[in-house]
Amino acid sequence: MTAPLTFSPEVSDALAAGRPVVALESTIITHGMPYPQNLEMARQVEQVIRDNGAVPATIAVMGGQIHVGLTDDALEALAQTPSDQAMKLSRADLAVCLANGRTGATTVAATMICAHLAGIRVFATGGIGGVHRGAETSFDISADLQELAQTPVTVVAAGAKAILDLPKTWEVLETLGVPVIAYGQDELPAFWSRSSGIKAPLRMDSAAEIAAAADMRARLGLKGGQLVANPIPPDAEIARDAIMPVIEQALSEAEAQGIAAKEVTPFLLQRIFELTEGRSLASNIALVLNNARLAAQIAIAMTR
Ligand code: PSU
Repeated sequence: MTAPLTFSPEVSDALAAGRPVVALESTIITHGMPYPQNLEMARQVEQVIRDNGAVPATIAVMGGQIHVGLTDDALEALAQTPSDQAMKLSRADLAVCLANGRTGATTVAATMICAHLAGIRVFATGGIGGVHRGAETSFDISADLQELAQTPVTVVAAGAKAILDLPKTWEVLETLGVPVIAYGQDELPAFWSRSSGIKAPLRMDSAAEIAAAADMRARLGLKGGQLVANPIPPDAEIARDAIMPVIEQALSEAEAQGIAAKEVTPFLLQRIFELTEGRSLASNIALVLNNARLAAQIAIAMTR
């Protein structure tokens, strides 16, 4: 019995030839951004990976199969799927979605699982999920963190999304033994902002170092992946002082409306988009493209 994987011809050729491949998730398309910007982002991010010498593999679940590499038609259909009609898949519901033949978009956790099954070692996204504010009473902690602790994929993100409790998120990752590597600076980035005020536990300045660290983890037999926290480009960032009050407002509205569980992150991203008149989305797209570029470089370094 093997996993139900369907590869696009481009991805299967690249993997067979040992060429660099970068996995991409699909929850960011269905639940993270509005249409049509989500589709434009999904196409652009694939193009950036190709321009940087690697092959993109966007991952989603359709018709009982994990699709690794989507056609442009499939990408468009997914981008137009209302968020309540695509399951937001994590480790807990991936198998159920496949067994029931439903459509599902993969979060960071589910994309890591699928990438690993497909033999892909690096994955680019926007920001990982983490410890939600108020987790001490709600227990709302993203399954992305546990996944990083057990599945050997290097995830390139702009940190954890700043809607979260960032200090608690980094504490949990440390407890779980996940290497958190800031790229090119001493401080951890905070998604829309380059600065978080939190010193990074590890820092690296080249794709080659990141690839070598992944290889060494494998040689040591350590389970789990690595998180590369890549700061948003300076010209696209929203300074911490500007974004924080907006996040606070969106959070109090979510609380007042009783938004919970999987709905929290999509609700907050949408409200912050409205409150910043689209600026948060432009930044989000810029940081994803920046992460795709670095992920392509890491994928290339991993094939050397
Ligand atoms: N990056 C983005 N936007 C997103 C996500 C990542 O720029 O919407 C998605 C990822 O799929 C991640 C999910 O796994 O948000 C986290 O959701 P939650 O907080 O419910 O675990």
